[in-house]
Amino acid sequence: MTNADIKYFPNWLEKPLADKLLAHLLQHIEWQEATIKIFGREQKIPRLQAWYGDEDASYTYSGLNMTPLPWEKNLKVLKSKCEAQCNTRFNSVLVNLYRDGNDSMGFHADDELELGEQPIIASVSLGEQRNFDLINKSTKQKQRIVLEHGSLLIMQGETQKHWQHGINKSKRPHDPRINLTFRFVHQMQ
Ligand SMILES: O=C(O)CCC(=O)C(=O)O
Repeated sequence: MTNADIKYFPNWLEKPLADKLLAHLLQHIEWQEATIKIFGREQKIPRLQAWYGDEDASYTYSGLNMTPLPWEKNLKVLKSKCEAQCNTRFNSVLVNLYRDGNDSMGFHADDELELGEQPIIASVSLGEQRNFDLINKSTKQKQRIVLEHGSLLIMQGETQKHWQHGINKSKRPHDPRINLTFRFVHQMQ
């Protein structure tokens, strides 16, 4: 049994556009090397990241409080394309840069209250392909999707409630990869 609340679209962006976006975003995103506290010790997260969005779309993620940078024009274009595909509205995007195979994302669910009950998350991948692994929280069933250059993955419905996802480190040499997850963050106060 696989997770029916996930949809994958390879070649969602035509290759010339995906190539151009990758080169542009590598240069123009305000990449930050964030640190989180694990067992009381500050540690750098194993990737670079940035948070862009509407002024009021602040977000707390793994204990990191993120204030959005104003929309960069290419991010806005991608946002509109994701909105049309998903038939929903997004107000923010988390942009991650995996510099090489040593960069990773630990298993987690995007189940913060700010994202609402059944969040729709549109995840665009550019650059080196990486394995996106899912594990069911109760049955421990596993699922793997290879996220290719120019692809779109949509997570919706019960995905965050029942599954965790992550990107493991890889020993193979890897070129950089950018992943963009468009989200709608609700105001909590
Ligand atoms: O890089 C990816 O494909 C996963 C990103 C992710 O898990 C997240 O932004 O929550």
